[in-house]
Amino acid sequence: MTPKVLIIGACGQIGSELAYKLRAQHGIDNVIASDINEGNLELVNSGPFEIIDAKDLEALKICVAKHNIDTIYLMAAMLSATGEKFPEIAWDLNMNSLFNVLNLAKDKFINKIFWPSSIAVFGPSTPTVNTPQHTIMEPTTVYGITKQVGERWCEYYHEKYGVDVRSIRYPGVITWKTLPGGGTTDYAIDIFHKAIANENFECFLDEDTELPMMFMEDAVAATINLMEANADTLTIRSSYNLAAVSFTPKQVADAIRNHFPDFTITYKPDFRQEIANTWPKSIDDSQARIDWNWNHSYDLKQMTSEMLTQLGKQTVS
Ligand code: AKB
Repeated sequence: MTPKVLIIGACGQIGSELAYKLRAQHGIDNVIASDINEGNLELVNSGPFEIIDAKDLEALKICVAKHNIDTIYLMAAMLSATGEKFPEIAWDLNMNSLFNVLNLAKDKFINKIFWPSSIAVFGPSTPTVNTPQHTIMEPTTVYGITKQVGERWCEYYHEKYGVDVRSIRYPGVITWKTLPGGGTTDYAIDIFHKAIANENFECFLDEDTELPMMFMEDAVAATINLMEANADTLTIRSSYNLAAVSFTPKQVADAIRNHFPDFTITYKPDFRQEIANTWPKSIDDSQARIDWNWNHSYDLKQMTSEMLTQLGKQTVS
């Protein structure tokens, strides 16, 4: 049966790509995009769009009833770097939007949820290499705390109320289609924009800061695959570790130099370095690979080539 989908936070980085992909798959009218404002006009004009504050339960109920929604992708969140500047707003948005959606499912208004977690659930006491699915999690950022608590609530609602909630711990997600929004991994997008503009890139992380990353195509495919997986095969109802590649700023700069030999990078670490220092370098995602056949496609070389090609086309047009 074709699902009737609501994407909350659809103007954001992953939300907008999910909206286009799900619309191609299920039909434009079966995927309602929503956000707190019309932040992405291309998306707003591409199909049904509602303005909704994810913290407003009544507004969500009205929208769910109006469009006969059965599945929600809750993509609205304040990310790690911005969350450190606005801790209370981050807590309020990240937690209350999740409670609203979990309660809609508990009360049978909808029957399936996707909620994104992040590698930010891990902290300085977590093993940093090949970080296991189940390990020490003592996050030190507001964002990481909201994601860790959110994971506990997802599992709780699944266990106690049978809510079908599914989740991924996203690494840094790289895309050429939208500009980044307040994350610690954002340097790995900005760097390509500077390369295309023929400018030096001043990196806010040190050259050897290794972090787990993934190309947007892989992130969207993983999200949809997890949502389509048979519920019986899923053994994790908190959030799945997910990985593709890991790299440092220096390694991305070297990959860019294969296309633009004159590209330059300088390093000026700021408060985001402290955040990055607490996150894993690489992730063990074997449970996702076993449970729902997860497999990534893009490595650093392919990602670099695709980013430079697509951003280059945007500059020309
Ligand atoms: C961030 O950097 O905050 C996000 C994330 C890893 O969840 N991209």
